[in-house]
Amino acid sequence: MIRRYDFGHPYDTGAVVRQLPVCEDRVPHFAVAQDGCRVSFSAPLGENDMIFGLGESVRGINKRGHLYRAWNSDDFSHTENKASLYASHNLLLFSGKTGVFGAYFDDPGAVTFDLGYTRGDEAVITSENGDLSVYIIEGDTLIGLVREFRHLIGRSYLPPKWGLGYIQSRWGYASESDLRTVVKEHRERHIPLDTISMDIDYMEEYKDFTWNRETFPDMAGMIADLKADHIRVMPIIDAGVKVAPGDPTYEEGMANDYFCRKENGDVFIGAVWPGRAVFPDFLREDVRRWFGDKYRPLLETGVEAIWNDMNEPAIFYSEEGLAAAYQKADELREKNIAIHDYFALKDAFANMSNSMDDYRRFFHVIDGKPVRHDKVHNLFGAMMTKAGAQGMKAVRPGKRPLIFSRASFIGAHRDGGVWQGDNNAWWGHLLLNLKELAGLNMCGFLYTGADLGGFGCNTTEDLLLRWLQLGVFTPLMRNHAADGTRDQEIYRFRNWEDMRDVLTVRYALIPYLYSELVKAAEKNDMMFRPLAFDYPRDEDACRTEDQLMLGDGCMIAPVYEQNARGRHVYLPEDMLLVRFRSSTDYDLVPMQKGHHWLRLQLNEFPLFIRKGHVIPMAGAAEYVEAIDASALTLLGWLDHGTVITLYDDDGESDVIDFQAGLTVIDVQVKDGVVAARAEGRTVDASRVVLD
Ligand code: MIG
Repeated sequence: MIRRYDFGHPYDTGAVVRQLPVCEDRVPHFAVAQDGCRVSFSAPLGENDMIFGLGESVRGINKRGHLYRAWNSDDFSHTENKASLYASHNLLLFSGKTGVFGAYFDDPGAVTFDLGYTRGDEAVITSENGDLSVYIIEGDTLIGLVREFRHLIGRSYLPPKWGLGYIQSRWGYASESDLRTVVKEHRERHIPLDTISMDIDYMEEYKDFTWNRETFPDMAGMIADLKADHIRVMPIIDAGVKVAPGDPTYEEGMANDYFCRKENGDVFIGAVWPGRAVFPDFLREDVRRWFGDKYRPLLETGVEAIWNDMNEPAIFYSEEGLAAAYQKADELREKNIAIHDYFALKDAFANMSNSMDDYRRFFHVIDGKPVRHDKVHNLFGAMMTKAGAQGMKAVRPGKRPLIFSRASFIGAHRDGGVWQGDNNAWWGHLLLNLKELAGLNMCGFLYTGADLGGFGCNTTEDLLLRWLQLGVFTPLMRNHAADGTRDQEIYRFRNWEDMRDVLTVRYALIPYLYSELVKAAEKNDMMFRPLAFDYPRDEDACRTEDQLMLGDGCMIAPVYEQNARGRHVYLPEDMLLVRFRSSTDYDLVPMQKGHHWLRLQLNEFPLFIRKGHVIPMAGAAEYVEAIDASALTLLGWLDHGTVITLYDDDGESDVIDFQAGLTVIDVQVKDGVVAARAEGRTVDASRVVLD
């Protein structure tokens, strides 16, 4: 059951799709305190209570013990001291002795979550503006709370099936020949690949919806050629529009008053990659429709996938911010500066990016009235994604668009996916990738993944290999790296064959992964769950921070440490270890419930299948459309028969006919022999282990 409580004048954020009546009684579970316009909600925490949620955020799966802040931030250093990343997913799930409950804070402004940080025995959630709806979710189990919540916020976005293919990306691919070379190097070595991205370098002077006609003389021809090779091209679109007289996007936006303005009526200008830029007021429906339509020419050249970036929005500096910094410098130039002046001088320049001063400088128009940006900051990226998704659907009606974004708010989970932003080539970020999967799934973001190998810093061949071994399971599987870092395509490395072998497992598992993804969306479920959700009475499972349940039948446990040749793993029940080297080379090891040290050579990675379950694998393929799901090999450990259902469809229709897409695979055990059958498919049960 969900109850809604309103404070101040809540904005319609679009997060919630089912309108609930506003309750007038006291908010359960929390003590509410008002301080000026701020509203705080505090709840006592028992010694062993756990808190889950917050979607894309730093630190643990269990969020207790730190301070988090809902404030979409372009911060390329995801360290433990940070309170914010690119997204605001204000869902908390409390689990303690007396049961579980959830709370969703539907507030587009800044919200802090002090979860046993200031005081170890108290959680305090503070809305800085005090204009919000709070939804209290009651239920018996954590997964039950998630399902209730997801019902409230509506069905998750689903990508086309080929969106589960491997994506190669890099900030720095600057020409047609760069793209063709990368594709060729993959195809020649039979490294599977479905999509290649174009980062900002394809644009003409970083102007949205343009491309450089010298380096990409025949965009449509190039895309058609690559498509013939079963490769899709995925350009980036940035939120900031270059101030460029003569450029249609700029001119149309100016003529129609689509860009955010300052209090004095001037259009707000901030600097991003294109230099001086203006920011579409994505919170307006008409602006979204216009911006979405701007995608059309790119889509008409054959583009089928888009990623939206810089939509927190990131602002490197504004003219006002720059002027203030110069002024500080001028003031200090005249005097013999003291040491604290030096720091003030340095900070005046260093703190210019993404500054609160800038976020207070411009306005949106909501219901005809100006609303200062900082009050609704966290909606900006979500509304840009909505614009893009609408634009893509208009060009290919009835088809699912492939779109993902950096910034997001709950609600955007219906329009597109998210990637986890600018991580680094750090082992710790491999583990963070796993932890964020759990939170993101709770909040409905199912099509997600991190930059494999790490975005910033130079990766290493062992880190990329281990990271691919996690990426095998994430719906969005993309290798991406920052400009200036070491080349990070698989074929650049000495151990590229091991990496390719990892990808063979991905492609063999796509029928299973796609099925689990669609099921999770259809049933408001999570594809990845903390172990605490499945084994709430098992203390060791509840405290596990480096393994996740996958789908109905599996558990993942990646190696995330340098030079490790194995890892500790906790099995909350008997499971079959599949130790993969490739899709055809793996060991099957039945393992008992309990703690284990698992040996894993650099080229080996585990998938655990719960006893009593089976999962299907297809044969090899170098792109998604080549996967033959009519012949499946089953893996599992059984002592009696079981039935599994596999979802499949044409991979692109917008309407999911869930029942029609299900295939029943009937696995029977008789006299020590396993036999399996499924209508319309050949199923090989010879790899199913019997007790
Ligand atoms: O300020 O477009 O997160 O994926 O490569 C950096 C260049 C801007 C940030 C994105 C990253 C992308 C990069 N962008």
